[in-house]
Amino acid sequence: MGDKPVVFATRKLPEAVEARLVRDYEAILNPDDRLYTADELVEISAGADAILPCHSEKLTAEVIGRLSDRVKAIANFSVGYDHVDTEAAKRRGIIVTNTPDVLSDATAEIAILCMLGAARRATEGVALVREAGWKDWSPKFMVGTQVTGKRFGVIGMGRVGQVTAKRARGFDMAVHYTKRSRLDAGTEAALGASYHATIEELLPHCDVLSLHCPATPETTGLLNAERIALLPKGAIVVNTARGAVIDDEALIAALKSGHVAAAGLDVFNGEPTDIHPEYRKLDNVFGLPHIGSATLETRDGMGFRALDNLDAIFAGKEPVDRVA
Ligand code: 8YV
Repeated sequence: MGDKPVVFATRKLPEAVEARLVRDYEAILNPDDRLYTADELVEISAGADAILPCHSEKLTAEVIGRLSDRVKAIANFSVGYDHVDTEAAKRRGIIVTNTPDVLSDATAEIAILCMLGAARRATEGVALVREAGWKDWSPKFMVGTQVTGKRFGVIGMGRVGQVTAKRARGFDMAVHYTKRSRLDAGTEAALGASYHATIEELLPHCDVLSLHCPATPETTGLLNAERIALLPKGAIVVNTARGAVIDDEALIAALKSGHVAAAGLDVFNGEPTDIHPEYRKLDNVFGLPHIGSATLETRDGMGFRALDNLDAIFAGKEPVDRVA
């Protein structure tokens, strides 16, 4: 070992990212891309100055409490960092960073795919073609919801929310949003967006509701039965943020009653193996396996951004994307 800092990458990263990691650091890689247990994460990171984890590694207070004093930084390969207990990291003096911006375009693409897939009944359509169940055509066959010119509502108008809203404008949709701090007038005007001070005030204006807020204790179960009831009948719900922001029982009841016409979901509570079983059965659920950022250029961008943050930390500078 030389005098380069040791970085433990918990998952197999894109080639270009691993090449830079190996060039600039002593790297502990995971060539088989095995999902490590908490004990393994603690054990392997004992020889590391920094961890470069994905959202698949749950760095709870308990795990962080057991990390070696050697670990100085957790440089996430993700924008969301709900998998890291940041308070526990702060107590241990561990710097935490994320990877904003670089995944906004890719995630917005998936949000639009979720909107269209839900609105135009893609789950049923794909099944009909793939399972040779497509026998006939009639004027009422596979009639879905048209989104062009309708209202596109956003909860959490951050980076991804704004890009998604811009894309929705391509369908002549009127953008409505709520956000903890209102956008400046210029950004609001550029998006043609109408601001609503509360979620309750926003919901009646959403023919499509797209969720873009982070998962925090305050947003857990944010889309609950009371709020779903405020959506117009036949609304479409899109979630590319985190499963935790939806109360599954409430959304499933609304999907069954038809109050919510369809949902396009890229993220789920209990993903990947323990998602609510009804989501697998309902025809009006268009589901994807958490692939918002899954393009090569975006995954490269996320890895480079995580490495930029580590470079700053080990040069004694403040990393751009410090979250704790
Ligand atoms: C990733 C994401 O797939 O960045 C996030 O928060 O949810 C996705 O881009 C994942 O988190 C990678 O670790």
